[in-house]
Amino acid sequence: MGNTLAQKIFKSHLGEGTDVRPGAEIGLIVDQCLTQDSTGTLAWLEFESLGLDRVRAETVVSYCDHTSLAFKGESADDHAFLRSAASKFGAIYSKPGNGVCHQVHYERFGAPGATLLGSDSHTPTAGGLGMLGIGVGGMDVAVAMAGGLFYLTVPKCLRVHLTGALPWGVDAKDVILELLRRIGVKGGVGCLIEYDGPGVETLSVPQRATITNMGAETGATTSLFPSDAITRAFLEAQGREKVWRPLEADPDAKVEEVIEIHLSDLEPLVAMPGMPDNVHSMEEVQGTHIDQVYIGSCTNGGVRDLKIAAEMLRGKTVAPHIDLIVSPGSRQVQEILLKDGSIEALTRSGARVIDPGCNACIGIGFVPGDGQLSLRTVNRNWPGRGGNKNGRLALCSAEVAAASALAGVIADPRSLPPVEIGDVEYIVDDLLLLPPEGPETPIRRTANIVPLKAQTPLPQRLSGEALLKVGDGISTDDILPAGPLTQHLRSNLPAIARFVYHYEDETFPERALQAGGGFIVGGENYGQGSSREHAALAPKELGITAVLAQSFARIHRTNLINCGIAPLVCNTAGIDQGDRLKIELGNLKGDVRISNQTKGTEIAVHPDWTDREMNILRAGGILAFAKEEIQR
Ligand code: MIC
Ligand code: SF4
Repeated sequence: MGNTLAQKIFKSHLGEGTDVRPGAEIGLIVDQCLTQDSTGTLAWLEFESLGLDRVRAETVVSYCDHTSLAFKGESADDHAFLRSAASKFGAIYSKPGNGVCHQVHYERFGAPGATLLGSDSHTPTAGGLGMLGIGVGGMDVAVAMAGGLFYLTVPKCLRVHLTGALPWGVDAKDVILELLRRIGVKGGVGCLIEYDGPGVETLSVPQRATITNMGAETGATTSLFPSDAITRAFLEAQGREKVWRPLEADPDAKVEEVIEIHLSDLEPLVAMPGMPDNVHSMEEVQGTHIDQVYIGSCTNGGVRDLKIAAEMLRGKTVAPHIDLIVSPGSRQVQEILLKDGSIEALTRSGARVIDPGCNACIGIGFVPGDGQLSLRTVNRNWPGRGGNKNGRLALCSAEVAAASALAGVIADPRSLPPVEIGDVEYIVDDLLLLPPEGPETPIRRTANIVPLKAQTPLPQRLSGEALLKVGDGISTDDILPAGPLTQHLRSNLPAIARFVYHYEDETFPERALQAGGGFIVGGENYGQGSSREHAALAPKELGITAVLAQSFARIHRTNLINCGIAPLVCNTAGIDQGDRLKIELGNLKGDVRISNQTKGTEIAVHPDWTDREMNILRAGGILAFAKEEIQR
């Protein structure tokens, strides 16, 4: 039996385990790690707590992209801390303004066949190059930076077979929106997605990266494209042809599911506000009034996206009521667009071209007003995601964004004449990538960078109130909103904890603190979305010891375990907010008993924790566990 793309990479990176069939647990050797400034401060504090003098992973890059504009002094403090930590511990520091981590990483560091662990959920973007990228919480990255293995249960393989070629006005974004339309935001849970078929060679690496990036929105662990002649040409253009190697799945590899997408049949799609899978055809949404258009992010901030938008807007002007913002994904993209006149075309059309970075994608600037609809090329559109609970976000390709900016309403790019962007001349300039200076570098800390508390073992018996009951599909943005409220507090857990469930129930943090902790009760796919471990650590700070849900999203489930909160999958229908619960953890060896003292009922739970996860929970979290291992 042959191997899938992922199985080939797994096999060449096995630190523990031998079986790479779905369901097996393996320990993977991690070649590269990335952190960013929102999750990185904790990740680096966590690394520091492990007591090593330098990183052991081959390549580690610390990016500043989410708060690159340093809209508050605390973010500038975070950057100074991150720069000094990278320098001391042997990592490369990507300065603010150099671009979004995922874009810069595949341009300057990614390698086909290698493994990448990143403290950001869109780390699978690297799959566009044939690199296995997995998004995780900061603690898993800290352990991998320390040379530890990354443990995962081998996901099932969902193969997407691509045929045909994209017609004018339809882009890679529409491929992933089409997949989301078909399988939804839970459709990829427990899977990794591999692309194959003759359609693959019609897509450039940046287009493939758009697709692998937003595969995260299906809940998939990662997405992978083969590494072929197109990958090679891209790496050559980046001056990095040496890292190229071919990678393709064996023809007889076993996959669990196959989905066929005929690229020529696709049409421009839009995910309307709410969830990334609220996907609609042009026919359904064209003519909808919009207030703002944002082109950029790690999904569609690449050269092709911005150049195509520039060509569509060249010599025209955006509708008078539209605020059009363009943010290149990286400084490389910015320099190419500066050189070839695209930025001039964009600016003359009325666009505001801003610094490379995450910016509006995470609600830093350009926050839509109450009821306003912002059409964006980003990947997430939950309520509140743009920085205002009442602002509305819709997701689309750069082509749809540009056509709509001109029309002032959602518009079909196919109604405009096709534009050509020609060959791209890549500019390599690593000026904003700083190499480490060495162990003598002093770490820069300020009061907002709050030291971590030591992890202590989880008690055997937990008791308290179900402090909050929430519905299905709760995202980490619901648990701990990103954006202007909190972005500067990412290194200060006591302060950021005050914003837990801010939009859902503002009284929650105070109630939890007053009660001395308790439990959260959720529905399906609890914790979907980002890798933000703050969504676990901040509730922990408030005394939460267990979360009960119908099902959990992968990264959040692991983050809960890593910080010593027990995630319990159970039927939560019989538990109401306010019920008093007693949870017997049974020495974290297997069965767990939940007594609802208010209702007089009992629920027996057989947790889905692996032996290793039980050991982590028993130690009180992965840092305590890893420290014991390192000392041993
Ligand atoms: C996101 O897109 O949600 C973020 C912001 O990049 C997060 C990371 C974070 O919360 O800092 C992610 O995707 O993991
Ligand atoms: Fe940044 Fe947005 Fe990408 Fe997250 S999804 S890394 S906030 S650009």
